[in-house]
Amino acid sequence: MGGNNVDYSLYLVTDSTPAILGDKDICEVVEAALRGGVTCVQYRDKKSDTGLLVQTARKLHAVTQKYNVPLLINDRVDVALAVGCEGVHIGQDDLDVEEARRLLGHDKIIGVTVSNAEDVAAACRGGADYLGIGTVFATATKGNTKRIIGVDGLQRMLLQLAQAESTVKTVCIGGINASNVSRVVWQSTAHGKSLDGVAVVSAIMAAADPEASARELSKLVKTPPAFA
Ligand code: TZP
Ligand code: MG
Repeated sequence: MGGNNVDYSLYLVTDSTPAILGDKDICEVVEAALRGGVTCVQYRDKKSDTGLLVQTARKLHAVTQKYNVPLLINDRVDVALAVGCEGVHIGQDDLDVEEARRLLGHDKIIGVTVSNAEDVAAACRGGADYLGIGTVFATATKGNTKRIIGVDGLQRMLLQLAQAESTVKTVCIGGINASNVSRVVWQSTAHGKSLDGVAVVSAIMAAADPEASARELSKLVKTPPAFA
C-alpha cells in the first residue's frame, strides 16, 4: 500500500485555530517545520469551508512537494482527491477505511486514529497504512479527546500489533513535546512493535520558532536516550 516507504518519524499535524496558529501564515509555519526536519504533514482544519480547505491544501501541497514529504488531509477524502495529495487521515467517526480505500485506490496513504484494541483490529483489517495511536497525554489542542491512553495504553496496542505480526506503521499522538518524546519512544520500543514516529501539533505549530522546535524534536526521535 501507499504508506510503506513513508518516513513517519516526525509527523506534523497542522492547526489553524488562533490559539495555536495565532496570526501566522500556515504555509510559512509548515515550511519552517519542513526545514527543521518534519517528515510527514497532515492538514487538519475542522473549521474552514470546503472551498478554503481545497485552496489551503493546494498551497500546502506545493510546499510539501518541495521537500518530497507527503501531505495527508484530515477527515476529507474528497479534498485529498481534489488536490491530488498523498492521502488522508481518518478517525473513528469518518468514512470506514475500506470505503476510503475504494475511493483513493492503493497508491494513496490512509492513516486511522485508534485508541483501543478493537480500533486497532478494525483499522488493520481494513488495510490502513498507518495507525495514529492516542491520545497519549491530555492535551488542550483537541478538546473532545475521549480517551487518554497513557504510555501504558500505547504499549498495549504495540504489543497487540507485535503479536499479530502486523506490518502496519505506527505513530503516537497527544501531548508529545521535547521533554517527553524520548521517554515515549524509548518506553514504546521496549514493548512489542516499535513506533515509526511521533505526531505533534502544538510542539511545532505553536512554537515561537517552529524550525528550531522541529529540529530539536527530529534529533530527539532519532537519538536513543542515554539510559537506553
Ligand atoms: N488527536 C489526538 S490528540 C490530538 C489529535 C489531533 C492533538 C494533539 O495535539 P498536541 O498539541 O500535539 O498535544
Ligand atoms: Mg476525523
